Amino acid sequence: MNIKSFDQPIYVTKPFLPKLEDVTEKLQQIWDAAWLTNNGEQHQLLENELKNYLKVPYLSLFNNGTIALITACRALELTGEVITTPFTFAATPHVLTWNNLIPVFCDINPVTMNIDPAKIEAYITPKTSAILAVHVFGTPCEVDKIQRVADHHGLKVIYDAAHAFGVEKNNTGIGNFGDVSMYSFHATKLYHTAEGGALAVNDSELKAKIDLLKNFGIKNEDEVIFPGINGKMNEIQAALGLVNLKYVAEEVSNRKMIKAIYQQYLAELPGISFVQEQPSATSSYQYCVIRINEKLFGKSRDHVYHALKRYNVFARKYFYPLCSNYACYQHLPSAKADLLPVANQVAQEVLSLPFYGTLSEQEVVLICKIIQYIREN
Ligand code: T4K
Repeated sequence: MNIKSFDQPIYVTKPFLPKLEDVTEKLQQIWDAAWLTNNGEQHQLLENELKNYLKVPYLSLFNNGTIALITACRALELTGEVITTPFTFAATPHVLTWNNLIPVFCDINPVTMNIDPAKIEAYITPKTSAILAVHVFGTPCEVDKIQRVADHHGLKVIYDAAHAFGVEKNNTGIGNFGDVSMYSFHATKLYHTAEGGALAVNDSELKAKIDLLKNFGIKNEDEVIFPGINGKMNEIQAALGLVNLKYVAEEVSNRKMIKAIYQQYLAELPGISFVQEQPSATSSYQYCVIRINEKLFGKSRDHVYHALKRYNVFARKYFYPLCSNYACYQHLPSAKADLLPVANQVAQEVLSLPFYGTLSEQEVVLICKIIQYIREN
């Protein structure tokens, strides 16, 4: 049997695009106000709307998630070493390096693929100042266990919640846990502002400090009190964010249907598993990730990844390579593969399938059939 390939490339994601007229209407308001950035009206509106949507006490918008996370490390005045996960996007360890902090890689839980709290303590030294954990693919970390370790050793906790927009754990917005949480609103995210991000915090003083740090540390026209950075979200980003927020529920419900089709066709195949949802948490529907067990499936993840390309399907190996295997981090003592057996295994198995609201049912079914065909041939 021959299987049809796609005429056009199918990428891992396609940015959500609202109706153009909704955006131009907002742009008109910006033009009328002649105010393009620096805490303008759209910025203020979006910060407030998102704070409510994400159910967090304080929120500060940023021009992207990476600068937000760099600023979070600064705001918490971290020093020395920070324990983190190797199974994440490059930005996570890089923000530590940009703060002259040393990332210390700790292995992950084989099911959630998040940092394993039971393994953190062994890495704590007098130089450790914080834990930087990631809610990978939107699955919440074991926040209670992480907080217990942190409290016991006087460490700060930062969550990289780049994938966890709208996730709630026990009916609490995921951004309420730890000292600071970072959200990314990059174009490839379920909810986006083209580029953008935010920090969620629990106390007003920290929010005020973050707001100063993202605006060069300028307190007023006469005083600059911190060596800050330019992390400000502009009015055009904020306007797009206000429009996109209206469509989040629709995008989530489209993605739910798409995920259900993937599961219907693929879950029964030997050697394929989906990331398990947690009963106490909602899903972000940010990614649709499968794991391929080569022995059971009969083909490796890399084989499937390359074979899919021949059909014009561009899945992604998020997150391979592990950050601990990057040229810039592999010299670190914590980066040795034998200390990170689970992460090294998981990084060989994961595959992010095309996942976005405008993917049609026929397209999803064809992707599934191609995967079945690859398995059998
Ligand atoms: N922490 C974590 C855990 C993260 O995952 C990320 C970002 C961050 C921190 C940092 O947050 P930001 O500073 O980005 O706000 C993409 C995204 O650029 C990145 O935001 C995201 N994580 C990461 C997981 O994915 P790449 O290098 O894979 O992007 P790229 O350009 O290969 O795009 C992926 C696919 O999306 C392309 O094959 C085609 C499609 N695409 C992409 C763009 C930008 C489009 O169709 N249209 C577009 O405009 O990093």
